[in-house]
Amino acid sequence: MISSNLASSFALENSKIFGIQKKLELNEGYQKTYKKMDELLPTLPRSFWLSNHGIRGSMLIDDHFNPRPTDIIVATSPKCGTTWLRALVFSIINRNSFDFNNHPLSKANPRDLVHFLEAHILGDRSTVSIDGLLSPRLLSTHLPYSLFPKCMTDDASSACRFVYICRDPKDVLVSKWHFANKLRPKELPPLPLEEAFELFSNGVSHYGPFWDHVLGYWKASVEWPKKVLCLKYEDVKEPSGCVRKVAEFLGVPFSPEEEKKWIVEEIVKLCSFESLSNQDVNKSDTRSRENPMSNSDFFRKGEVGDWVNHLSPQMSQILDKITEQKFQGTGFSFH
Ligand code: PAP
Repeated sequence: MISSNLASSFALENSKIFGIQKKLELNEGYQKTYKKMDELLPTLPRSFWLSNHGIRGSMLIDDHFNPRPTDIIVATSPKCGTTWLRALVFSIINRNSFDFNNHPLSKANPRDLVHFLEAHILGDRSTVSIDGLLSPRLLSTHLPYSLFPKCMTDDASSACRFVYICRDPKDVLVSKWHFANKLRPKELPPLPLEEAFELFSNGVSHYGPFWDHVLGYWKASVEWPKKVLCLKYEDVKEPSGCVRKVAEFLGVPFSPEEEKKWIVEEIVKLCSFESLSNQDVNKSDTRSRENPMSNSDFFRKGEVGDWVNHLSPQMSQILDKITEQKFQGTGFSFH
């Protein structure tokens, strides 16, 4: 499945997001990858709904990204808590570098502090800036686990670790639908919820099917618990447990001294919806032709269970049924 098949309004969202590319000279290695992309794109296996940009980003990672054992990759299916998790992991691993009263998260959106791996390599048409980052590198991705090169995924001792977050698909759909309508060109009518539901429940969503995305990371986390950590957005209600779990997974657990100084609670407060959404940098509406998303677009309600205000009982039953069937026997559930 590639985006040319994605005759939906979700495709518009993506073309808006990734529409801008710098025109740069390509070296020989990159020219080869681009040629390979042009040949491969029409023949790719139909397992995930990726845009051309997603596929190109994934191929560039395959050919040019040099993973390091210390790399930390925040992985999400869109609208599952990317902003929250980026902020949490950034503040956990940098907790000794910044004062909580004068923190980078009060001046920059989490997406400006954590490089979006595939978009960055594609936008730069080079890994130079990613290669130049100091270790441990904190990167972010929407790509499914199975689309990373085997050297990054197959073995617990191999390069990099993934911290994944997923969310009840009913809330994901509602969040995606609001986001798609925000970014939709004014000349088009709003995307009806029924249409968004139909597409999503049939697996047609960015980086979807949603359920397969979750399963890829979940199964890897069961097989290689030291390599992949799976979290749920619903943990937003119990964030301190989540913060401790991430720190332990990353090999930087909180010391008794840090616990006494309430560092976990500082991080929870700093990364909360209330705190981040009220920072000036995240309040302004800065959408433009060149930058089609503003920071404020990533903050709506930040609640668990907002789907009850939007989905019909029938829609919610259908999504629950799909979820039950997809996750049966896997040990995973959203409850
Ligand atoms: P992305 O995958 O496109 O980058 P992502 O950050 O996952 O987006 O999704 C935004 C959702 O996370 C929004 O959910 P909602 O539409 O249901 O409200 C947004 O409100 C929520 N969100 C953003 N920041 C936080 C936060 N700090 N804590 C909890 N939820 C948050």
